[in-house]
Amino acid sequence: MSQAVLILIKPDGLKKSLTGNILTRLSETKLEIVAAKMVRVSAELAKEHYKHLEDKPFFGEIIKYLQGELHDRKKVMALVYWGEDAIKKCRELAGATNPEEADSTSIRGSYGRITTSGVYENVIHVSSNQSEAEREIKLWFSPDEIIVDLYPTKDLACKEAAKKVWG
Ligand code: IDP
Ligand code: MG
Repeated sequence: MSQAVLILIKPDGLKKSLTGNILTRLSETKLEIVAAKMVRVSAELAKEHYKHLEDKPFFGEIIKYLQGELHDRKKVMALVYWGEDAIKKCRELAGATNPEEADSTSIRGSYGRITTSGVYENVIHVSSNQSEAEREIKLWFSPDEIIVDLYPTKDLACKEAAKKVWG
């Protein structure tokens, strides 16, 4: 079944110059990239993204981590991959959440680490199931940033709003 999955290259992946390696590894899946952008992550976005973990003792640290505060890299690269079994294929390539338990040839096994304060710095996020993928993709992207129609949209009539255009 064709499906979409949200991938984030987290701030440690960017700081370690792993973008090329990670995209090369992901290209093994033969999935299609249907959206990609760099994002400066607000606290609100990070908290909404990880809301299923808000009761965990490490919640505060992973919010800082996703915002780039642990790596002096205040950005992530967000991508949507689309194709047959996209979630399973990407999660297999990513490896287990704990980089020390991840297969050593997986992305997290190759490049992840556990910090002295106990955060799993695992360089990449991959949606865990189809409903999470839909929730996350809608959180990170607007419909016109994705080159295929993934989910139903609606037209909103709005008066001309102030917006930045090229000078
Ligand atoms: P996933 O990224 O493999 O889907 P989640 O349980 O959704 O795993 O956790 C989100 C992120 O929070 C992980 O990628 C990792 O960076 C961090 N994390 C998860 N569990 C722990 C933990 O037990 N200790 C420290 N960090 C964790
Ligand atoms: Mg998860």
